[in-house]
Amino acid sequence: MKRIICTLFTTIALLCTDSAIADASAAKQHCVITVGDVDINGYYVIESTICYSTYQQAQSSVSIQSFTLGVHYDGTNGTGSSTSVVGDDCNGGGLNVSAAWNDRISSTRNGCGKIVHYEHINYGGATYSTTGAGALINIGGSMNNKTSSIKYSS
Ligand SMILES: [Ca+2]
Repeated sequence: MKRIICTLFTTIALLCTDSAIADASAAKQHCVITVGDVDINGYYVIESTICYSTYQQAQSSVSIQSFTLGVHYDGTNGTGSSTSVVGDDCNGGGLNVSAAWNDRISSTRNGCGKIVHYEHINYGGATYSTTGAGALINIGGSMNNKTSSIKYSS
């Protein structure tokens, strides 16, 4: 009898563990990167990166004084996990994306008038530009899931 109960508990524990892992991997993550000045090499100084479980929480964390340069999404049409880059202005600065976001961006909502997505870090390789402040644009062609660095300008 003891053996049966133990086997039962083991099975339940495995089921719980499996579903917990599945939930964690399915969970969307929404991060806000706050950037400051542009350094002499053309990279924003990253002041903080804070992540939330919902897009709404991420957006409501952005102070009214700051400006969203762009929101980048894992999925097309603004779906899936997101990274919002928040700063002061669209002055041509940029950043290398985090390891977690490398080769992952499939759509972008522009805050800045022009956002250039680069295939490689340090603004290298092929590019794909999204233009028009407020526009939500799928990253087209061969640049889908390829972005490794990004520049923001007006
Ligand atoms: Ca993607």
